Amino acid sequence: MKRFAPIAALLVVMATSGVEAHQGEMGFMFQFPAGLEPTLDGEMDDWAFIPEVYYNRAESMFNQFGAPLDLSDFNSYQIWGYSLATNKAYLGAWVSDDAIHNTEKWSTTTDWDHTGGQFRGFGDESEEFQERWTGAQAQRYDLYAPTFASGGFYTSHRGSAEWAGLPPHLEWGGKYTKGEVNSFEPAEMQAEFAITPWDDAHPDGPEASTEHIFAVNQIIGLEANWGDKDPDPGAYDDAYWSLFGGIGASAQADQFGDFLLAPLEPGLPTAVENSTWGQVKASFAQ
Ligand SMILES: [Ca+2]
Ligand SMILES: [Ca+2]
Ligand SMILES: [Ca+2]
Ligand SMILES: [Ca+2]
Repeated sequence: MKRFAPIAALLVVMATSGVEAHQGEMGFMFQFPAGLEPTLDGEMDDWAFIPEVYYNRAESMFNQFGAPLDLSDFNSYQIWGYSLATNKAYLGAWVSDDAIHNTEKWSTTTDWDHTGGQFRGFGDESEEFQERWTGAQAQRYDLYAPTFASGGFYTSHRGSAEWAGLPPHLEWGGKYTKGEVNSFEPAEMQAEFAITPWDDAHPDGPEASTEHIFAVNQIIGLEANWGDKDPDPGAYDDAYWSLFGGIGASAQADQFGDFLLAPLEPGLPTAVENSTWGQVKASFAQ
């Protein structure tokens, strides 16, 4: 079979995908004012002033398998945000689960330049192609933190550019507020993540890569999923809760949903200098 050169093949993938292929209703990424980006310490007080419209709650998630919605079985919220000052994406999340263990996590997939198209699962391509392009034009992250995964990490990028899943390009803070990791007992946890966005995450490292630059009113592609694998830690055949219901989103960016990068909310401070969170919150309370 005649093979395309890698870049030509990728361009074909991009050209045959479209914005209209994305899933579900548009969500909104909150814009953190410069200086008010969250501190990744596992405390969620620096998310508390974000309006409800930015909360993505378990009630609106989609399960492609059998389990019906039961908030005593799995409950969560996610808030996605960004900052023009830091050019980072931020995810704040809370999870309540009646049986927690260390194969359960957020799987999130990102297509910041909204090309759609395949980005993993290139099994029919050459090893060279797979090494260059797996996870390059869109990314799949596994976010276990604050759980230490059975695989031996808190966060990872499931692509050739493994460095993209590690500090300083993916950082987190989090904690269990109830229960214990891998107990198979009820637990609650909260976590916050900062992610550097990439249009091309190159296996050779950040210097060989293309960082995505956020701008107000951009539309980006995103999916986030939680496999609540209570009955069988080895299988997803009970519940795989998805933000947009994008079946196949682990390899196809057309299956992501759309998020709008929102303008600054009115009433928030636009610049904070030499200020602690206590002082900022006190100013809101007046
Ligand atoms: Ca915090
Ligand atoms: Ca559960
Ligand atoms: Ca892309
Ligand atoms: Ca569970």
